[in-house]
Amino acid sequence: MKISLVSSIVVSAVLLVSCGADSPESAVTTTIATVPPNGESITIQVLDNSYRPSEYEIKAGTEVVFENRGRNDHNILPDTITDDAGLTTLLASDMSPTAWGIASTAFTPGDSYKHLFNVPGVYKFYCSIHGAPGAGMYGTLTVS
Ligand SMILES: [Cu+2]
Repeated sequence: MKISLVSSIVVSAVLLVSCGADSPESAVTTTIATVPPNGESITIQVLDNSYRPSEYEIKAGTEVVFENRGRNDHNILPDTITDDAGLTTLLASDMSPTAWGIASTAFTPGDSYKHLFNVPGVYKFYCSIHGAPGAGMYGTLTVS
């Protein structure tokens, strides 16, 4: 239920951009109901080769910090993205708060990446170097 809601929001945002609307970013902002930051922050360790914890339930408005504590490069891709290039394209075209993730080139050992999850939904993610959606190195954030 929540997955389809988030997906439809992203799709409409992409359509607005591709239609050449005058101000796609403001259109996206008014489309998605966001929650203000709640001051909470959690950390997910990125190890070789897993996310710890791999499942986390948080309240909307929580900041999530991913820390690469491993010895290898990793990435964090939404399940809808197939590789680093796809993520880079997504982030360049979609400024909505549900567009998130980090490419491996920017997430080497010692790096951290943070994102404010301010739209409720289920966010499934994985590392394309060491996994696939739902297999190997993957995780799920449930934002309510
Ligand atoms: Cu990895």
